[in-house]
Amino acid sequence: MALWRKGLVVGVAVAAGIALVGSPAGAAPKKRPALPGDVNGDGRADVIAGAPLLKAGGKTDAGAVVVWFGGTKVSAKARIAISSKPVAKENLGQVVATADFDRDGHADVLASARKRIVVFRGSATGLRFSKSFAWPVTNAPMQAADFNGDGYGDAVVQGNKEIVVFKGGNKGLTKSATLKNGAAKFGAVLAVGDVTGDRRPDLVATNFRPAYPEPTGPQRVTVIPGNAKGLAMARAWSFEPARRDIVDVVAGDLTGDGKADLALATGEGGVLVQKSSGSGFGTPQTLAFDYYPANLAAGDVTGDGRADLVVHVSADNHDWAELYSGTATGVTKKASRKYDRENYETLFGRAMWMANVAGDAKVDFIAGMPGVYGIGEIHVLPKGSYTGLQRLKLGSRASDGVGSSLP
Ligand SMILES: [Ca+2]
Ligand SMILES: [Ca+2]
Ligand SMILES: [Ca+2]
Ligand SMILES: [Ca+2]
Repeated sequence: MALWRKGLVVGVAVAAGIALVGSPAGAAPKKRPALPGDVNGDGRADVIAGAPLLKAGGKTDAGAVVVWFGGTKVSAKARIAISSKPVAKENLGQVVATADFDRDGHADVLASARKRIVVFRGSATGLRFSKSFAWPVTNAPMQAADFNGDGYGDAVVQGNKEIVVFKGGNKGLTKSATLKNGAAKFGAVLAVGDVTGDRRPDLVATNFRPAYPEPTGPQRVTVIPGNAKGLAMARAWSFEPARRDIVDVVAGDLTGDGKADLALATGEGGVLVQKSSGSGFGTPQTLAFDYYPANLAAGDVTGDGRADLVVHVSADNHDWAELYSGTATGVTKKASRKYDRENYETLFGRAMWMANVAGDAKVDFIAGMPGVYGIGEIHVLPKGSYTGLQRLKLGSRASDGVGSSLP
C-alpha cells in the first residue's frame, strides 16, 4: 500500500528550481509544471486519496481516486475519479503517486490496482481517467517526481524483478527504462528525495519488504540519482542497513543542508535516521519504540528549513503518530508532537502525506484514518497541528477505504 512515502518539502523545492531552468533553446515555451498534488493548478497541493473499496459503476470494491482542493480551508467537496471500465474487486487506489506528467500545469495521478496501473489527468475540475497499463504486480508500489529534470513528471513502479521507469512528456507517461539489481522484489519500498543535493530528485529503493514473521535478508537500500539522462543503475550506489526488517523508507532534508536524509522504519520497534553526505550515509541515529513503527513521512511543518519526521506507530488496536523535529545531525531524541487523540481501532496514520495544502510557508500533515471496521476519513492538520483540524470523507460512507492510501 502507499503506506510508505515522501519528503515533499524537497520535492517541491526541486520542482520550483527546475521550472526556472526553462525549456531547451528553440523549443516553444512550456507551461510551468504543477507542484506535486496540485490537480487544479492554483499553486496549492490538493488532498489526493485512494478509495480502494469504493463501489464504482455498480462494481463492488472497484476503487477510485478522490481529490479535495487545497486552500486555507480545504474544500469539503470530494471529486471522485473512477476507471473508464471499473472492475469488481480491483481495488483501484491502493497506492497513489502524483506529478505533472504532461506539464500542463495540473498535477496528474498514477494509481495501482489489481494487476493494473491507471493514469488520471488533472484539470481545473478534478481528475479524469487517461489510460491504464496491465501490470504483473498487484497494488504495485510507485513514486513520481521529475527525475530527469525536463519539467515533465516521471514515475517509477515496481514490476516483476525490476523497477519500471515511465518518462513524462506531452502525451503523458511512456515506459522508458527498467532498473534491475538481481533482487526479485527490487523496489518493494520506494522513496524520493534529493539525497545527492544537486536539486534533482533521486530514487531510493529496497530489495524487499519483509514478510513476517521471518524477514528475508540481508536488506539493501539503493540510491538511483536523478539525472538528465534518466534513472540508470550505472549511476546507482547502495548500502546494507543495520537492519534487514525495513518496512518503510522516507527521504527528506531533516538536517537542512540541502541533501535529503533517510529514515528507515524497522519491524521490531526502531527507526534508523541516516544523514546523507551526498554520496553515502554515516552511522545511523536510532529511535526506539515500544511498539511498531509502521510507516513514515517527512516535511517541514515548523518552517525552520529542516524537514520533520513523522512516525506512525501501531500497537495492537491502537494507532498514533509522533513527530520528531529535524536537527543539524538528524532528529530530536524525543517526539516533539504526538497525534494520539483518536487512536482506538482507527488505524490513524495508516497513510501519511506532508504537503502544503494551505499554500503558505509551512507544510501541512495529512493523515489517513481508514478504521479497522471502516471510518474512511482523512485528517488535515494545518502546519502539523490539531488547531484547525479538518476531516474529509465521502458523504456518510465508511466502507470506501478512504484513509488507507495517500501520495
Ligand atoms: Ca490546488
Ligand atoms: Ca498534467
Ligand atoms: Ca521528467
Ligand atoms: Ca539528486
